[in-house]
Amino acid sequence: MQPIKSSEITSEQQYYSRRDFLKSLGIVSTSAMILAACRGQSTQTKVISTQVSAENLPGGTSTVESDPLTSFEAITNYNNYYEFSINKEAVARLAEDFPTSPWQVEVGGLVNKPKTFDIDDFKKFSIQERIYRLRCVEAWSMVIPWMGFPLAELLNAVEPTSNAKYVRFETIYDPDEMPGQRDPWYQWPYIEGLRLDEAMNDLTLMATGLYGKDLLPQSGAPIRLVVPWKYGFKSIKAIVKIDLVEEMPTSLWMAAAPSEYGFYANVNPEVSHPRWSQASERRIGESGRRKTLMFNGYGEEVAQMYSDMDLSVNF
Ligand SMILES: Nc1nc2c(c(=O)[nH]1)N[C@H]1C(S)=C(S)[C@@H](COP(=O)(O)O)O[C@H]1N2
Ligand SMILES: [Mo]
Repeated sequence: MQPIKSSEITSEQQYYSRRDFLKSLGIVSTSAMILAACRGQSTQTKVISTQVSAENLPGGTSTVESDPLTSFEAITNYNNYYEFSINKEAVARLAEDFPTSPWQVEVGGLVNKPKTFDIDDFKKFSIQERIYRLRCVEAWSMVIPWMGFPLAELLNAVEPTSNAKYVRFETIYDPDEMPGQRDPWYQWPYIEGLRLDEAMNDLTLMATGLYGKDLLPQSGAPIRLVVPWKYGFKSIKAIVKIDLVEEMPTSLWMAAAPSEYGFYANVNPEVSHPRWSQASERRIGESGRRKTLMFNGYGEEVAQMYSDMDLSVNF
């Protein structure tokens, strides 16, 4: 197996110069426009500035200038994906030949219109770019330019019933292709969950690409969740099943280590992991550490969902 050839990837330089070009044309949602242009259809474009949510944050540290994008190279070669390896640098190579097509996502449970989606069905949703910080519970972080669509669009399409309270996500179970799933230490497949209001929040993204290209296997191809105000483990990869449910789902990490990983897992610099502080983080590609921000800097968009919750005990 070969490492990814640099000729096959979008360099940051190409990415930025394409963005500048499109910006000069007044186009912001880059890849959606390109995709639409290729297919000769029009698409709605939407200006996304979620990276800069933060003039009022302590320290005001969240601007594009102070939060540069992590390189494509780092995003795709430093991965947490236990289905392949617990060694972050080994995932890309081990996942290289993972088959991501054909692929279906079955959406059901407490909904009026259950539906099994093919990957192409998702192109009908408003694919847009979202630049988000990703903060792993292990105290490192990246800034990633995702392509995707709001989970809310998918949920609205299946019409949750009034007794639906949570959304449960399931990764593919394929131990022949995913050597890590032969490790009996974990209860496979990987499971995650959100409360319905969290799932409907506009920040919650179903990602299908990054840096304007389809996701590579190591990043969770062909489709993964991105929940930027929560620790990275909530952002489940390679999703094949989504169920609307009444009871709080038990995630793989809650089952594996309930005293260390909770359901909410909101980024919170004031609540330490039992084995390390969460007050600061290592930004991949930088030396030194950054202060971790409450809700990873997205409090303006999400804090009201937790107004009646004691955040020092709800981990
Ligand atoms: N199915 C699955 N999803 C997963 C994981 C995993 O091991 N398996 N790891 C999680 C963790 S701990 C993090 S930090 C992010 C990492 O995403 P990245 O490798 O794209 O940066 O994916 C999350 N999603
Ligand atoms: Mo993580």
